[in-house]
Amino acid sequence: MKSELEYLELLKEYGLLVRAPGRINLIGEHTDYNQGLCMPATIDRSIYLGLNNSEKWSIEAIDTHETWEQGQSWEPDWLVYFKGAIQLAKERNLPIMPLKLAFGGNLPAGAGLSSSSSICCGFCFALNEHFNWQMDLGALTKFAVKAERQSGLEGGMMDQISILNGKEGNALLIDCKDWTFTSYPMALPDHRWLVVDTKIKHKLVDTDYNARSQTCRQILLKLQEEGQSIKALGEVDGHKLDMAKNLLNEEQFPLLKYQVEENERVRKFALALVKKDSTQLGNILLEGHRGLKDMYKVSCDELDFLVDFASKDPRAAGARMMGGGFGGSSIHLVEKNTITSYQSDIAAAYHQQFGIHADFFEAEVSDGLKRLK
Ligand code: GAF
Repeated sequence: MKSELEYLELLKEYGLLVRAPGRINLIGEHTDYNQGLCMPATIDRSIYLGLNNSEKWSIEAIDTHETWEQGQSWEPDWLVYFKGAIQLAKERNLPIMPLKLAFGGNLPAGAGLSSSSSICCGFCFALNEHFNWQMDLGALTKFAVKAERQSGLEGGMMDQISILNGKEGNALLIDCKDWTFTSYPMALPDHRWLVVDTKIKHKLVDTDYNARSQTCRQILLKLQEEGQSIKALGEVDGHKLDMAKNLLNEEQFPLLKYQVEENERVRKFALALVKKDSTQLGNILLEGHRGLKDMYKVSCDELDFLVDFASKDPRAAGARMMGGGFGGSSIHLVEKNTITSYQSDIAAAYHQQFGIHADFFEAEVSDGLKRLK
């Protein structure tokens, strides 16, 4: 894995350079597209992106040695994140000219750490700087969300808000109803946040991610037709949930119940974080995972195995799957003095079960997107 310094060296020919971090999410999963609550934090694992003026568009992925040039018929997977932003800029008549771009980074793709949003946000931010669009961070967040939706993922805004506004050492409690957020220091005296990557890669647009967000839209329509005065599922509370029970089918009701419970978990989690109550934090992580696995059905065997290991191991306060699901990473809250032995034991158990070497790193919570040059 290359360091930031190595990427800066590789990208030294570029006049404008940005660092777009990845994110972890402590709690509040699949809630953003329903205008609910979530609690992500930006990490030091990042995408680095450089650009110079050019006669025609070209983009190089420095880690995979793939280059796309304007007019070329072969299109790499990642091109969609650039094309979305270029198209949107043109639709809005924003100044934009061909560029020579290169990007790469130590943020793994398809690992539930928002690598696609990091590329897309990094590019939108760089365009705003280079062409002096004068968008503030709020407008830029909206632009990046819209640009990334062109990839076909009917995602929310958690990743973009987090990447553009992250703060070292803090998680952001985001209210996705109005895109406002509050910082919560997340360091705990005796615990560390450990990310375990299952190495089961997901490209969310090819999973059931969109199916979940579509079902949520159907639930909303049904509740509105039946007279509930709500604009989004994030507004549903326990009382409204009881009223909804007879209106929804057996696929829909568990999804709504999960949404209501997950929003409540985010509120409790924020309080437990202030109290630095690792036992309660761990229990909330485990509850959240059960919801994602049994009600929302976005987990997989590998993630369940890792979380099950954590739930039985006294060195871990708790764990849960993280991000869109169907593979990717889990987050574990582990006693700092035992983290090395925990990591080697869970690695061995995981390898024995699935024949896969998981990846591990301690989350270093860093600032959000920055221009480096
Ligand atoms: C992905 C999406 F891009 C986010 O908007 C969010 O829905 C997340 O999955 C699940 O919480 O990262």
